[in-house]
Amino acid sequence: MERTYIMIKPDGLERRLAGEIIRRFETRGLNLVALKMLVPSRQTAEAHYAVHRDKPFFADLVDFITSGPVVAMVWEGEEAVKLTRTMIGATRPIEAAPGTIRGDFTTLLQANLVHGSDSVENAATEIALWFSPQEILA
Ligand code: IDP
Ligand code: MG
Repeated sequence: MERTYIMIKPDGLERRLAGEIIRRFETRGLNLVALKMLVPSRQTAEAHYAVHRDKPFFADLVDFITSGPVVAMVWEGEEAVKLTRTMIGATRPIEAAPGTIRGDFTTLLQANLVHGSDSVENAATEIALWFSPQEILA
């Protein structure tokens, strides 16, 4: 059993796609073990995207992710990290396959609706950044 950190970004809420996104993970068979809605602080957003600190799009990305409420979640299941990445789709819009969340609902690179951890190790770091242990119900 693996856990992964999934976040519906501000564009996902603005576009009223939160239910659709959650439904996809639920019906696929993953277990939701933590969920909350919040407007991320700059500090949390910068820590979350620390790996991109030196990229030209970093400041824009932090502005975007702190621009409104997000839905922060922890999902659990067999190979949950890989499975949810597959369901979310590729970062580059033209590579996001139809049937994936990004491939079905966006053509944008930054406003791509949802974040998913890209490794088991990063998932643990991200879960610890966004949630206290008591907030995880499993
Ligand atoms: P991921 O979300 O598919 O893991 P990452 O490469 O980790 O993609 O990038 C994090 C987020 O930063 C992306 O989801 C997207 O919102 C944004 N992003 C990535 N590359 C660019 C870029 O070249 N320009 C603007 N935003 C970008
Ligand atoms: Mg990433």
